[in-house]
Amino acid sequence: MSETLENLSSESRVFPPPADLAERANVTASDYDAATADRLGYWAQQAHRLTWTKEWDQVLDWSNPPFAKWFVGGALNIAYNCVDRHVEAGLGDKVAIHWEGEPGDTRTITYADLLTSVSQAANALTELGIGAGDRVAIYLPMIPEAAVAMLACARIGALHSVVFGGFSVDALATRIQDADAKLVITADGGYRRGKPSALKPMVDDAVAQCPSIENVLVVRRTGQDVAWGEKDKWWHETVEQASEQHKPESFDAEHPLFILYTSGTTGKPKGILHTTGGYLTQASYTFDAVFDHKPDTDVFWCTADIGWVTGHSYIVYGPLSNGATQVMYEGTPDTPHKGRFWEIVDKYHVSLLYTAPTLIRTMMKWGEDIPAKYDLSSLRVLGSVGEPINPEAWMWYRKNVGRDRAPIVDTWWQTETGGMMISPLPGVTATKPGSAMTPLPGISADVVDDQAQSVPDGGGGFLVLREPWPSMLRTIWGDDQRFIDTYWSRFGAGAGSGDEWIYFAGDGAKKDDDGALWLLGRVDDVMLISGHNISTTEVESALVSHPSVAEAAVVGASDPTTGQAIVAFTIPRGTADIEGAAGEALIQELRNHVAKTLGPIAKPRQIMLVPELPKTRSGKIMRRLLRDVAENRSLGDVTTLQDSAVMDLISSGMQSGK
Ligand code: 6R9
Repeated sequence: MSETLENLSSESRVFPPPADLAERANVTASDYDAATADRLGYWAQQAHRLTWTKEWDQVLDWSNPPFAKWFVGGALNIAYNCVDRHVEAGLGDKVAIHWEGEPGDTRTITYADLLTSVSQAANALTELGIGAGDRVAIYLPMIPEAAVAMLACARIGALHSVVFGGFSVDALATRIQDADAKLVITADGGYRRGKPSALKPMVDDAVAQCPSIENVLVVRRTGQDVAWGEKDKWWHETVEQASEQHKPESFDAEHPLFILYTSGTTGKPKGILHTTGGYLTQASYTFDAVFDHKPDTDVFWCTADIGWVTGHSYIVYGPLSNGATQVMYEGTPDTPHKGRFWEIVDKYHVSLLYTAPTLIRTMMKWGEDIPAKYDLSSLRVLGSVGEPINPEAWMWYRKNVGRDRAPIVDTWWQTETGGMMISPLPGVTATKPGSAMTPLPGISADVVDDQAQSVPDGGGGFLVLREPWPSMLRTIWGDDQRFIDTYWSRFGAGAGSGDEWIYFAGDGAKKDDDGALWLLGRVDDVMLISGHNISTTEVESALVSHPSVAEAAVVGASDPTTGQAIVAFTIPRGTADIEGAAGEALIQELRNHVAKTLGPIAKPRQIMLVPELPKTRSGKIMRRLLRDVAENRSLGDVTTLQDSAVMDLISSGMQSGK
């Protein structure tokens, strides 16, 4: 990219933090000052929220960049920090997980129950020959055993590699092979959209291609028939029969904790490696700070799947290390009805909710009368993660879910960053709809131009991180060179200029006139229109601000005159008339609406009205596939699509206009 991003949209609405929340906030404005004055001292203070068996000698060793070591010489056990210490503190009867199965079955798991299960699982894994440093693949639905399995691995120093339960046999097999895993933990199946959906047959096919696998541990969830082989063991016949006593051993702060694969747009998936002390410090601190978690009264719910980094950091490690009570839900938001999420909030008095923009836009499409039917007065902080949240979706979330009261925290981070990096603090920050606002205390994010120069307020460019942070990835599993090439070679020392090592996040961003940060999507998706760099996010937000549009995805398609031209895929709201001439008229109106909102340069060449958009399991729009459609190419890799039928729907149900 030769130029930086054009700064098109502007937003003037501002929402100050609620006074009562600000008065009692866990983290206040002085934390920013403290972290600026002494960044490493600030992180050391946060690390003291954990129980260490041995204190560190050095907070950060950055003598061999970009390979960081945090809390050097320190030792701790992650599972002890997430479970045992709460029981020892007298909180054994506190609910850790209110689990809600999709068919409506429920389980209530206290911290004492969790300690029993994790200890049994740790003993069972040890008996199956798993030791510190071994890799364990976890391929489970959203059932409590997923959290138990992760904690049991952490307890014995084995690395978990959670593979999302919706991924294909191939995706599972390549991840098992890359990590050389010895054990897979899976289930007969899980419930999705009202039906049992099998998992075990996929594991059987994958294991046939993976000689490293010695055992397969199977949880019985749906009771469906499963083929049974020599390596297979039932969870209830091994784990649930194992001893309930297990003494946690401590591990070095830099002992590896987990691998989580990110797909990326090209090449084989990258196994992102996280380690123990720094990761838990940041997961724990950000949960407390960004949700303003009050352990005695709050009920937290993160709607992510455990196979996504959000599930790792904000279902397992963040909430449990803080002794939180949380909800875990197995299924989809519209089973058996479109009010299921709000029914769950109402039932468990959820006070802190963490979800994704894709879900908010889906709820917008379904209509505000659905959340209106439920008592959502327990909600006091609303989180968003995964994609830029369009200002219209933000306002809808605030009004219909937060009832114009609960602050929204839009949290930017990545699998690679391990924990939240840029976010408002609910008791401190006056928020703007659609902005992630400012780096958290102790984090140094910036927006730079091609030459790694910080852009002034009002400018756009590349999002970078200038200083190492505790939960940063340590490498790509088995590929240090790819780690350097992917994240550290675009700017700074890794690119051969200066001494500063600069992490390139791969996202475009801008600073508004007040210095607040706006995330603009992946730079691979940025469009180059007649020499101007335009972000997909801004054009999508302009489309979503039209009352007839529920969702939009925008791509740049090659164009003989302008280099690239904007092509938009738009889902109309249920109420919009899109048949024949009315559809044509709407398309013209939308093109003009974008031109009016952002300027003539951003006017789409073409708008297609479509019934669905292709998304990953974590709700990110796969623009790469839409680019294939826009440029009449055959589709690339679709293995990480949430619903593979969607691309057929788009091609057949497409109404296009120029
Ligand atoms: C946590 C997670 C990371 C990418 C990231 C960015 C996008 C995440 C965002 C956001 C704008 C936010 N992203 N949160 N963009 N605003 N609040 O999503 O991790 O799956 O690795 O994705 O997601 O593009 O680079 P991961």
